[in-house]
Amino acid sequence: MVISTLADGVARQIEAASDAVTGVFEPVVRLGVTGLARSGKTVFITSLVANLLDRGRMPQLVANAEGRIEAAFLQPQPDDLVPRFDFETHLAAMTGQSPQWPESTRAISELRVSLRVRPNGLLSGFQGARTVHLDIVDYPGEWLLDLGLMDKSFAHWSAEVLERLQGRDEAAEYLGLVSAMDGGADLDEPKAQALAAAFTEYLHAARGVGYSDCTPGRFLLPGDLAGSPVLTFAPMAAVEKPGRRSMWRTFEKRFEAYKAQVVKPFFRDHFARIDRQVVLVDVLGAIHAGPRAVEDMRGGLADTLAAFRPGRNAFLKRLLMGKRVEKILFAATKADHLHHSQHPQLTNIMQALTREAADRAQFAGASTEALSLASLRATVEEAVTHEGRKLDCVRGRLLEDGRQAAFYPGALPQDASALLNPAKDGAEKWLEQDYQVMKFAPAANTLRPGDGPPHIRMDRAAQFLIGDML
Ligand SMILES: Nc1nc2c(ncn2[C@@H]2O[C@H](COP(=O)(O)OP(=O)(O)O)[C@@H](O)[C@H]2O)c(=O)[nH]1
Ligand SMILES: [Mg+2]
Repeated sequence: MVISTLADGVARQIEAASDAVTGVFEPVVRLGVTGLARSGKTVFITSLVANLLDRGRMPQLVANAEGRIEAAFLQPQPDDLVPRFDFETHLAAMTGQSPQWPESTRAISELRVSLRVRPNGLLSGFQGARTVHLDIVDYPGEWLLDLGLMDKSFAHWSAEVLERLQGRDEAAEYLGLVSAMDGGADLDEPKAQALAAAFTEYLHAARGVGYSDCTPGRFLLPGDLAGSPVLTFAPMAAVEKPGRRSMWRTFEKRFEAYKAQVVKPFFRDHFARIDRQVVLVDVLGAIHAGPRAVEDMRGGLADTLAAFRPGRNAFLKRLLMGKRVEKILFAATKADHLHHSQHPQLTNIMQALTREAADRAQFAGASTEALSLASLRATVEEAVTHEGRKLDCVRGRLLEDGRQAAFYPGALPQDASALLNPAKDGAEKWLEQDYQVMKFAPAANTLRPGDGPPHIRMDRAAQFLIGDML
């Protein structure tokens, strides 16, 4: 069944599949999984799917606890033009006797898991099992940041970016280069490429030191657009009456092409169809990197989440036409770096980080939750006595040299503002405490039949995201 309306040149569909044999209505839930690079999307999706297929470790998924899930299976996804999420390869990498973290991916991908579920309660005696399709869409959080470009002209965007770059060491070279260029002169393609390359280099450096305002997103993750004209522009100060063939005009045209042919299709074809969303954040990694990284993460998260309050963006408002994401889960990933006694503190920080955005999303009709989870648990807990004090540690195999080590990351404060306020106030380092993060390799494990990979709270995450559909 497809109901579509045409407006603004965009087909909107209420998505549902129907069983080929019986024609029975089968609901489809599109679950978006996003987060900045290295936040843990690939590992999350791989573990979620594996744990839905083999549900021995999913007690908090209510339909599973009630024994109502008869079967779960992978199916061809409905979108022919989107790469399939390479579940089997990632799972093979993460499990077995010498497991590794999966290779990082840099673009959108998709996978369909279908669940056959018996109804609960009163209807259970009358109805047979139904099928619910879960379409999981993995996309880079960096792409959401581009939303901010849609309502801006090239002149406006350039002015904003150039101002922001003043005083950033990482930008010195680009600023030097661009100020020596005459935007009013005819376009010289090698010069344009040199500028775009220098700007891209700046973006990488800025991201490297923790700035999260790094757009255009595809400059960082170009995929097959690398080197194409839509990515060969850069911010440039306005010039008086630029000629048609001037560098400035050409950049302006390319900026508009980037909006129309790169950003808009992503929001229209992918983002606008999402029903439920997971936003993954490597909170511990940022805390380890220090107050500046935490503050940048907060800002970046707020920018990312602007996409979930469409009221503020005219472009998105037109595109969504009132459709909205129903549920948003904010998850602090890699919680297996902490003993469970510290998980509430981590969740508090995640909650505080997203509070502003979450409140507004709630206002727009979505329900939200913050959670700490580990998609793939790489550690075990251990109490170690150190200088007469008992420390709640985690033990695992270190990624760098394969050694087993017990490790204490530092005590997170009960009150999240004890971290977030100094970060906001521009502190250089944490005063109370040092925070460490070790990189652990996935633990070797032989999965028992019926069990998915070991995790922390993936079942809670699944219950929040799709429990009501089962
Ligand atoms: N200990 C631990 N590390 C994780 C977990 N999830 C992700 N990681 C680490 O984070 C890295 C990035 O994860 P990945 O899923 O590739 O991130 P993506 O770029 O968002 O897809 C991995 O290579 C692991 O080192 C987890 O649950 N536990
Ligand atoms: Mg990935």
